[in-house]
Amino acid sequence: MIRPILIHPDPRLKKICDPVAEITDDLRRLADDMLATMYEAPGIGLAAPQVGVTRRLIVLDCNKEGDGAKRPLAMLNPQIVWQSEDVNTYEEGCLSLPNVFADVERPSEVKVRWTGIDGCEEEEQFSGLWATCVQHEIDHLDGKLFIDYLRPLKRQMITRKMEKFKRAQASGLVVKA
Ligand code: K2U
Ligand code: ZN
Repeated sequence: MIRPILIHPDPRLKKICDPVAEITDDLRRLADDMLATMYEAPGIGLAAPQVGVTRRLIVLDCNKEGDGAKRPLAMLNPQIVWQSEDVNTYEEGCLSLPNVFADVERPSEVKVRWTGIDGCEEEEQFSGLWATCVQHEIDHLDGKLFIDYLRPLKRQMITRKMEKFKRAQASGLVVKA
């Protein structure tokens, strides 16, 4: 089922998430719900804290619709075990910060180790949009948002704008973005 996505500022988006100890039916349902929520948004990644669950689970599918087959990935306890020296800058967005975009510089390639929803240990090297996205999602598990890479003044301006957006949404003045 589609789950509501938390909007910044929200304390649950700043928490360090707990490792997943056991793969249960609930966890499998959460992963399915997160993938459905991500595709519906639409987005190319989603982290569990964004749907209010502070556990170390992310989903992503950076294959552009149309040209590549869908490649839904669910990662439990993902860890970056290697990152390239060279960096890429990408104009990032975030489903928890609607209509906010900013350039973020990150290593252009990363090697990630994780446990799949089937319980198997996986390790893969990502580049391009996959590398940007998996780093963005793993940041979420450590309570880090892409705006945390911006200058404090710019970050404060964005947070004030989001607070206004949430107040307007709460009073029903704004249709959900
Ligand atoms: O964490 C999220 O909110 C999901 C982001 C993932 C993302 C952010 C920046 C760069 C790459 C991935 C959403 O998918 S934002 C929507 C989006 C869609 C296509 C390309 C970039 C961002
Ligand atoms: Zn995000």
